[in-house]
Amino acid sequence: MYKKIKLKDKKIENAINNELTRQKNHIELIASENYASEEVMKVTGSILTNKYGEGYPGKRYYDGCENVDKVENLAIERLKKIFNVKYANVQPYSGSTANAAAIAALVEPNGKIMGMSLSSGGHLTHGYGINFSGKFYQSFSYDVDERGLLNYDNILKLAKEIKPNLIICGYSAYSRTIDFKKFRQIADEVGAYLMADIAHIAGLIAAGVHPSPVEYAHIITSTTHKTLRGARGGIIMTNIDEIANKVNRWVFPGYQGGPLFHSIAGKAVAFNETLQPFFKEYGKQIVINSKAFAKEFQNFGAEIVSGGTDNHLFTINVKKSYNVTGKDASSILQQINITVNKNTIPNDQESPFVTSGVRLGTAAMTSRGFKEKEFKKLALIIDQALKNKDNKSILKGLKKQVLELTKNFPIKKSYWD
Ligand code: DSN
Repeated sequence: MYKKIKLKDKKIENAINNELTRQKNHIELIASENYASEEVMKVTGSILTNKYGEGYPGKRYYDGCENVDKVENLAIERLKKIFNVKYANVQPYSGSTANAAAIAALVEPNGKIMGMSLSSGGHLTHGYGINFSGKFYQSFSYDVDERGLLNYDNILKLAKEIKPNLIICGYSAYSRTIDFKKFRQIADEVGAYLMADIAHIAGLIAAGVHPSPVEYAHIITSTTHKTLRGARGGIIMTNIDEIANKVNRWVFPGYQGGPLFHSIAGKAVAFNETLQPFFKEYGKQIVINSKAFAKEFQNFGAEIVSGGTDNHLFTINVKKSYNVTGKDASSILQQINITVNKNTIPNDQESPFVTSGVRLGTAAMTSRGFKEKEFKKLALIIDQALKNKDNKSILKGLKKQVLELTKNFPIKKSYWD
């Protein structure tokens, strides 16, 4: 809930209440974060946390599952309706376990997978060396081209050399539209499966402001708490019967034990919100805001990776634009109550812990009611902070402006009104 809590455990009470203050008084620009509604949080903190129920609705290894079966079935039906798919699994604990189960359903251990590199905007679970995906599979990566864009000819060329069993598309820091049809053509040409990880853009697809991979991908995975604005967790979808069975078996008993019913209920309530007309408006506004935000930085002379954005996020090359590393830029902005994350840029010379970029996303502040006007104002605040990083009095003035914005745009408890 977006109000202070009281607990016997004072240490946890303090940490949560301080986090509430932080969330209220900071402008949240981490592209993977959002504000779940109070109803989503209410069910996530409910008695459903007490129940075990390995298996699937109607076929459990425990008794007393008649109510949680209803919850899980509702989550499944709502998710199928949002994305127009035949099969959905709502049990993955996170996007990472969803990806683990999805990859296992399509590729034998030590098979070949091909995803985008981390520095180009990919995800750990798409084949990064120290992740399960880089350890249990032979992993190969493609990059964006010198313009910062997906280059389908280059990807096809690499796929022909590697002959992967699986190609993964869908990213953590790619600001342009993904052509899923082209990816499927590439996959078909080399005899690979196609997996679309839509964790970042799921809400935009649901709102109809990004094309859907449903017609093209053999498997779709996602998280539920980014642009989808729900309870934290993962999901897997497919239209193919044989793959659906494998997915179910790889989620349970393959990678997971008992489903987290409180979390599944949170997903179900959020999916119902996604199905309401207001969600379409929300998705549209996220993208309008993102484009206006990025353009304003460009007006100030900053360099955006790929030259702009079509979705909810973009990465600024802060090293080139402001002569600071991503790590330093992020900590300067933290001083004035703006939260971003440092992010590698294509061919980054800095380590992933330092980086040359910061990634900015508009989903969370759009939930708080920001429109283009506020995002343009925010771009000016960030630009001024990075240009005057050592001037304490300027930073103090900028922080005052941030606090004014957070006060005027409080976190909403519900999105129904
Ligand atoms: N950690 C998420 C992100 O920030 O994009 C991806 O899992």
